[in-house]
Amino acid sequence: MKKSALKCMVLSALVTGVTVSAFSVPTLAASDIRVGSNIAQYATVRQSVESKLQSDTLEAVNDGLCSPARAHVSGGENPYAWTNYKAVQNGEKSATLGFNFDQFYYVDEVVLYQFVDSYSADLPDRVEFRGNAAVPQLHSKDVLPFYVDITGRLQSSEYISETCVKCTYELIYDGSAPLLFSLDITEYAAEGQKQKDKCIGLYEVEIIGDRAGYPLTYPYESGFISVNNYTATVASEDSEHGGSVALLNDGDAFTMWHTSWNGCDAKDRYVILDLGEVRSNVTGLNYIGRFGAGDGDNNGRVGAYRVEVSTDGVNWLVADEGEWEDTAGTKNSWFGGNLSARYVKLTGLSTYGSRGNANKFMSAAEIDIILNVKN
Ligand SMILES: [Ca+2]
Ligand SMILES: [Ca+2]
Repeated sequence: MKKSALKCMVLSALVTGVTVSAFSVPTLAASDIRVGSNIAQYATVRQSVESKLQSDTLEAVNDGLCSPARAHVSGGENPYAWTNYKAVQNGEKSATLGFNFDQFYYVDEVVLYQFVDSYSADLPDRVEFRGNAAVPQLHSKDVLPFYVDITGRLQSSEYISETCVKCTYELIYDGSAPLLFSLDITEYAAEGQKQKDKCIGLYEVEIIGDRAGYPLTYPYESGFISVNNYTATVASEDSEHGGSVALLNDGDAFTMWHTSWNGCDAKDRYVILDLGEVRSNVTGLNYIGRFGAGDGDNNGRVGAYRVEVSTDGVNWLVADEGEWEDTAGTKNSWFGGNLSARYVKLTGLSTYGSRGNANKFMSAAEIDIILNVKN
């Protein structure tokens, strides 16, 4: 295990910015964006502007409506847009909107519906994105947060009305930290004067995420819990290099079980988890892949997987099969319903690896069994 890679990740908090120019930015070729649904409405929004300098309506940015045609209100607060008008007149040229989620999401794209007018609101000079990811400390309500460097690549910008420019950004960030639960968007007001110092404004923010991870804390209210009070059996482990099987369920996502560094046969790439008794509500599994994006940090991460369950350790039922991406963090396997099981077996049908080390190891930072406690 490479602790150094982890340190780099935690320390890589520098923010990467992009420059926005609505009229001259070429539209980049669409890459493999995974477009999902807008999750912004699930977020609680906060702003960096102090209360006495706040302008217009913060809640408007994620109410699901972009209402530029109705935005021309003379005087008073604009109920359809948020701006930083007063703050800019007070000399603050940038503002941050933070979106806090109570779940993990994989976020691919952000769409900003910028408010522009002939008075003060103008397109920002610069937009920056910053993610606050976290490694879940399983079995406690704590998380270990760290900032993720996110580059927002402007895909397109277009006037959709006289007072609204729609800017679409692809978010690019280290795949080893896909557990995003907050997103900060900082905009820098343009230089120069209109009638007043230029401010920035937004009618709406869309945050496009395609797959929810599992909840930040124990989701009793949503009906599922994840447990790690099992005994794990493996065919191979490497205690010498810090890959003991006991680290599979120590609640620390930065320690891991790893098969022998000498490699292991395909038949030995498995782990069997024993819950100690038959449970009737076994419904899924969380697999947390080892962290890090450096050379060798993906060794043993499971790609194609099979999950089987058993009540007696002899007769096995295939509960799920699929393939996980070569990224750190939590992967889910859902069994499609409640199964009775005492034993849960995860097999790495294929595993990732660097420089010829694919299919030589199996590793896991943590594995949890998901129980349905809804009923
Ligand atoms: Ca709105
Ligand atoms: Ca661990």
